[in-house]
Amino acid sequence: MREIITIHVGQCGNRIGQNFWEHISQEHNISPDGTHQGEYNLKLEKIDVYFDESFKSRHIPRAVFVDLEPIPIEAVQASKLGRIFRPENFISGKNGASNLWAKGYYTEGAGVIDTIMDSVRQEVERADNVQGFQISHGLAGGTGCGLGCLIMDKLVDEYPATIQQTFSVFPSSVCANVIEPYNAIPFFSKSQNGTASIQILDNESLEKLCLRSSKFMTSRPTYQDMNQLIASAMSGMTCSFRYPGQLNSNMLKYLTHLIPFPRMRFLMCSYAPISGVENRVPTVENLVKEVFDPRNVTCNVDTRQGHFITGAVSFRGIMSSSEVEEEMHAARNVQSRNFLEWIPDSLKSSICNVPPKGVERDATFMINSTAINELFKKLATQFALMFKRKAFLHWFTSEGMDEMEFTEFESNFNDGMCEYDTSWLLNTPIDEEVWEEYDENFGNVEPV
Ligand SMILES: Nc1nc2c(ncn2[C@@H]2O[C@H](COP(=O)(O)OP(=O)(O)O)[C@@H](O)[C@H]2O)c(=O)[nH]1
Ligand SMILES: [Mg+2]
Repeated sequence: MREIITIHVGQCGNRIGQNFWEHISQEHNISPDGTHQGEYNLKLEKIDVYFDESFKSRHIPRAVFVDLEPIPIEAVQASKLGRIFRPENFISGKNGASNLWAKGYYTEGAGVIDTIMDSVRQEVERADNVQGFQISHGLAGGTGCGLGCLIMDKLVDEYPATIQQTFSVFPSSVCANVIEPYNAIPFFSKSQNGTASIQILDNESLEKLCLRSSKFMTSRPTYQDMNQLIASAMSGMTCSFRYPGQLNSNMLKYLTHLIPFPRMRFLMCSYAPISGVENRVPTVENLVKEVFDPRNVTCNVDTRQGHFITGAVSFRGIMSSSEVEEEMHAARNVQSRNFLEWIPDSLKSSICNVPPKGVERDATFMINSTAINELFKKLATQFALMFKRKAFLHWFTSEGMDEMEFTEFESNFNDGMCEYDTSWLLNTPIDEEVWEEYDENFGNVEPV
């Protein structure tokens, strides 16, 4: 079995992790004490991917929760699923990161990284052949991003043959904390060496989605509402790894379709059903319409203004495959202008008959689109405005960071944006000059 280990970092990462595990445990009929309820069925066939079954037929999540302060970790331990996890896989520091990337990556992070890697190593040893790691965190946080980057570095060093995927919450354009752009920008450089895919989630659009959803019935969505939505989408994204007979049955297959170039590894997703889900089964037609609706995308961008590079829709529940094919074909035709001509099979779909939690059918669309640049540009502007004046920089240099480090982070981030520039992507047939330019800039990056 090719196992996946999840690592949840910082407050945001831990809460997302808690919701994800509650979601998939219920889906696989695993109760909070780790026992399986019900008959042996499809739900158990690939259970080993995410759960370890080596202890008295209890299913223990292959999950590690870390933070630099105790409160978020204690909250997961006290939650209804808290007892299912290995107690030694909860690791916390005492002092926090004070919202500073530098503390998470350098000073405070250095104090806990060995303990974290010991737990990870033990998880790897419990597994037969780990395929990869999934990390959830907030990019704006000192812990989620700073310590998250440090963990990612260590994983690349120790497990170069595995795949790293992150679920990364993007800083909103109205920053809760003024230095959020400084915390987020380093991630883009640090993740260049080994992170195969980065699933971007954006609180601003998640909030709007919750407002439109009849499920939450709220005028002020909370993090908990947003985390439920994230958990539904993560469940859709991971279902092909968790159930047998799926198209993208492991992380590598999933990524070989979605990531055409190593640095074009930023994915968005959209989820359906969002509206009008009470008391009725959503039709395939509606699911397809909704996932292609830019308002359902969990990033605050307009996908119609960009080009789809690749995409994969994961449908859940009982439905006819010919109907899915027809509707997908129709959707692609309607939006053909938004697809690149030179990747003919860029849109894939799969159906998992096991329904998701709470609804009879749903669909999750994983999207690699140039529209992501809208989000990157906003962050680049926020960062540059402060960095030009060296504002707030002393908080980072006093932790031992050099100003030059940020100059390098900024330039790497800007290079990444060029990657999603449509002009060279639309150039068909592509001429030698464009390739030469591409090689000069990005050719030295090893494929995943
Ligand atoms: N979706 C979501 N976002 C969160 C949650 N908690 C914090 N955030 C966001 O995550 C970012 C980092 O905050 P936090 O996780 O508290 O920082 P850290 O503990 O230092 O990593 C901020 O932009 C918050 O708005 C959560 O439970 N759900
Ligand atoms: Mg924190």
